[in-house]
Amino acid sequence: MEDLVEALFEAEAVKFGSFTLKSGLASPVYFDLRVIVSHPRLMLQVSERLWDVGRSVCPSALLCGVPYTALPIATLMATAHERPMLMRRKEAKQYGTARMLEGAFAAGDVCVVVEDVVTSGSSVLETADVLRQHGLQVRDALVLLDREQGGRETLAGAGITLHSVCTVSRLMQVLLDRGRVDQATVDSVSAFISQNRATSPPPASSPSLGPGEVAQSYGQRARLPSTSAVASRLLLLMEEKRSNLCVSADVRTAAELLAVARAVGPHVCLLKTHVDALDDFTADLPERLAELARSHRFLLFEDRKFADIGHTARRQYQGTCGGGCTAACDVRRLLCGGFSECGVWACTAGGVFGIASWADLVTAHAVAGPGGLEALAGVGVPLGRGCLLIAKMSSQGALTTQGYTQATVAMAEARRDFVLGFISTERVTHDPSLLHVTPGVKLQPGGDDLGQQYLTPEEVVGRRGCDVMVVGRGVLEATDVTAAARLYQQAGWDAYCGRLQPATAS
Ligand code: 5BU
Repeated sequence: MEDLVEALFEAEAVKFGSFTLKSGLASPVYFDLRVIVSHPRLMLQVSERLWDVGRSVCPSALLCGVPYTALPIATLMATAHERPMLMRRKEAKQYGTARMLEGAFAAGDVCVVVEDVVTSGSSVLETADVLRQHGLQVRDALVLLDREQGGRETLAGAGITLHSVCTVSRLMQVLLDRGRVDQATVDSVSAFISQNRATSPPPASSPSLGPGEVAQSYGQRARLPSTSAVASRLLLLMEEKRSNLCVSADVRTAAELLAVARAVGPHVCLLKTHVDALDDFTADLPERLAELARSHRFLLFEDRKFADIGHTARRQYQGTCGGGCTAACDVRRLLCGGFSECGVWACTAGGVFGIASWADLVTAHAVAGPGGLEALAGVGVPLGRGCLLIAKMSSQGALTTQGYTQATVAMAEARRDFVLGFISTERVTHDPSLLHVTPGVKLQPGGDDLGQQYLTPEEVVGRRGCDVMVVGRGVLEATDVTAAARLYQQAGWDAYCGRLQPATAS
């Protein structure tokens, strides 16, 4: 590695002096790895060192170099070791196929990103985003030089482990030991690096966090004229309980669901369910959940992800006839064979789960167009219910691309009486009266073997400015579920306080 550092210095890939960076900052050091294309031996050395670092972490992964500098490096690694690679385009072709990614792959394949220098981590993230949008799993990045300016942490927050051949500190030490630089240069570089640590930028496609949404407390946002009644109820509850935690109670039986609700109740603002995944849903379960919700002060959130045409979605959502019998209810009563008491909780006639009768919040996809949302709103608004539209899913390869997300936001704007916000892994609007609820949260970033991707509470709430974090297995798989919920509650609240202005932080 020492020889490689010296060779980079000799090839002027590392320079000292005064350089104006893209950001406008004056830097005493400059790394320009593009020059190595003129030094074939050096290119080989660089690619072999990267291979040494990477081969044990990702034995059979595809390789993808960040364009342009890392492209030839990844190519050398791929050809020398017979490892297939992918090529990411920086801009889509104007003719033929509009592919952003060239090469053969299947959804679920693992791909490692290769980069020359990492500063904030944003260029690795851009490439990782494209790969993930194509269904690939990205968990590791290989880099020749880590500038130690926050990139490692930012990438970790996005579930990517950075493996570097060398850090700037190590590089400076080698050059000092070999008499290539003096102590004063080493000191000025290390001062520059520590004074200019890049903080994690919001994701490229996310609106930057403005004072509107970040500086206002949940309580202040609850009182905005544009905040819907349901959003306001939730925001006030969050402030009162000091909790932005939603536990996703993904369990098998009704008894387990009630046990989880009891255990985490004091620590959550929302309890999220998938009642259609229970083995033994019964019509009395919603009332028992509602009792716990009342006593512990949380809202019930059925993550139903409605996605059908309006006519079907309405039937899936509405359940109880609430005692007010309608002709439609009579018809349904006939259909379900002698279901005579219409006032019964969650009348089975409108779908066994009777979701609208008990769930304060539901989720819906925008994919079916406004008709689906209209139908749901027609049922939910009179009952004082709210809906979160799914803007950006947490799973790898999700098809919630930028255009789709924007269309989802526009659809939400048109039904503000029903839509209180979004399910999203990042903020999709500046509007502080709309909530951002984020699944895929764990104290340890990473993922599962089916494409779920986890970000930390600090990343989701602190850096990305989301409002509620959804935690399932992070809590449910703990030996002490209550203690785990308490831990996540604290982590989420700390992240929220950290992002507020000092004047409003508590
Ligand atoms: P986990 O155990 O924390 O991975 O559970 C996450 C929950 O959030 C689970 O119930 C999912 O169905 C739900 N979820 C999600 O993970 N990602 C999404 O984009 C959406 C929902 Br929408």
